[in-house]
Amino acid sequence: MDTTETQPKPMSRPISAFAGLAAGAFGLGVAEVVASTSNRLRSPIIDVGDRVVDNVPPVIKDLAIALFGTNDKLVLLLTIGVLVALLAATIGVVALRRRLSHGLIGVALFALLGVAAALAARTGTDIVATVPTLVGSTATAIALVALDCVKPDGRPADLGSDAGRRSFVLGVGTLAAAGVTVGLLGRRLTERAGRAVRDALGLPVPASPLAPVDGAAQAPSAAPFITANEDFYRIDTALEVPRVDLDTWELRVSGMVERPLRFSWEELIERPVVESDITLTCVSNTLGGDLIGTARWLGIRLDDLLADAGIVAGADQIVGRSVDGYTCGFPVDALDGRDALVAIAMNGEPLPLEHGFPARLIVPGIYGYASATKWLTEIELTTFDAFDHYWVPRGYAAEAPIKLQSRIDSPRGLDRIGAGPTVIGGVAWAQPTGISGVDVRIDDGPWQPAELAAEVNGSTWRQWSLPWVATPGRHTISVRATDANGRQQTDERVEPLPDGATGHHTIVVLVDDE
Ligand SMILES: Nc1nc2c(c(=O)[nH]1)N[C@H]1C(S)=C(S)[C@@H](COP(=O)(O)O)O[C@H]1N2
Ligand SMILES: [Mo]
Repeated sequence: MDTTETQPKPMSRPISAFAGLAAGAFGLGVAEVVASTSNRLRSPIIDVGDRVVDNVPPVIKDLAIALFGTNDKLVLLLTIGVLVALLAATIGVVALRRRLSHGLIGVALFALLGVAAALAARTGTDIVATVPTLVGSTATAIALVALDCVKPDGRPADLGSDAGRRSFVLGVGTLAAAGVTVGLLGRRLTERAGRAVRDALGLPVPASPLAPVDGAAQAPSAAPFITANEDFYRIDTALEVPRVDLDTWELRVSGMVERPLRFSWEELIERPVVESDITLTCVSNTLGGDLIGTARWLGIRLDDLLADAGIVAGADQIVGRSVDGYTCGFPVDALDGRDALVAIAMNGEPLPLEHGFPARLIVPGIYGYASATKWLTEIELTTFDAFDHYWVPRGYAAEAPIKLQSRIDSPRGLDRIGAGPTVIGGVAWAQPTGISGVDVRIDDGPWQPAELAAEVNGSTWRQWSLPWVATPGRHTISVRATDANGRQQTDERVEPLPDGATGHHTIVVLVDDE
């Protein structure tokens, strides 16, 4: 007897996979919308991604930065997206071709992962944080059950006409489109909520504003002295920029202090503010890299603030804690008069959301990971023995002074340039000491002193240039700097991990005949 006439014919594999994708997209879309309603909530994808970021070995992180630069986050999110899509498709096949209940168990396991990721947030366990995942996975489950009810099962009534199958595919397509639309809408809502407040914010005025940066500080063939906010490198562990509600935000000064302090935004900006030009550098910057930038920061002096709190004897570490749970830590000794700030503005604007709105730390001379907490909410006085900041258990040094370094900005490595007169230029930095000399070497020639542009202060990069008559052929150019204490930059090459790269930035240029 021919059984195909009486037994239900299973749905085709591609259609059930598509149905699984649609149900997954719908659930994730719903989760995005739920997440957009409060800054205590995050999208499940972001939650899972954040846990990956927290647990990835530092070598992999440096590799990701080296391979993808600042797109490393996008790559991670896309990878998670592809994995989720594969799983959703598999769940669709299982649910619609085999057993619905097995598919639903798949959804539940998935939800469990999201719940675990939400509960393991750096900011601590918050049951409410599981709501987007729970609502989203329920939506996916309902969608799967509905699809199972209406799926064309190949009974004789359906045979011969493809209409049933076609309308099913149409329904699935609609569901997928709804999921994607709703998800994008949720994202938009989430991002909009933060920008509006930041863009409308007024800034306090410093008692003694700085004059514009002297044009003599700019060397020819070097990067712009002040890095525009849009061009300033961004490095952080936040897959999604934390959203801070200014009305409820506060800055606490806690730990080993005589008088713990607490400021609302309004209270904080009533304090005197100062302006300072400071070059910020990332420990992950490789030789010649661009994880460095200079900005004019406006902020409250950290030494003043901590003098009000009164540091208890024995405290040797200042920890900056972010609203997203990230921490950095640097020595109390760094407060030696340098312009360490609780910064609230960057190049004349409120801090961009990506750069730490509404407040961050900026400490000249200490790599960003150990000093420059963005989305700052707490400054805790403690000891290096008692507390490891975020990157310490991940292999980076607890104490991280910025190393003396220099970079060639022009020409670029492997540039082809014409023979004849040109100018080699770049930057050198030794925050907060300052630079006293830069030398350039071409091929096997002698080290030649470069011309230094004017110094703005010891905590900014110093620009340099050297005229050169380029002769046809292949040339190697190296740079080295000397700091204001007469210390010369080492040529020993070391990798960024665990406390910053050293070595001479060296490039090769190809000079054509005219
Ligand atoms: N909250 C938070 N602050 C952070 C980080 C982070 O991951 N989270 N990264 C630090 C690192 S490693 C650097 S180099 C600087 C970079 O600051 P920028 O993105 O404004 O250039 O921010 C620091 N502050
Ligand atoms: Mo960094």
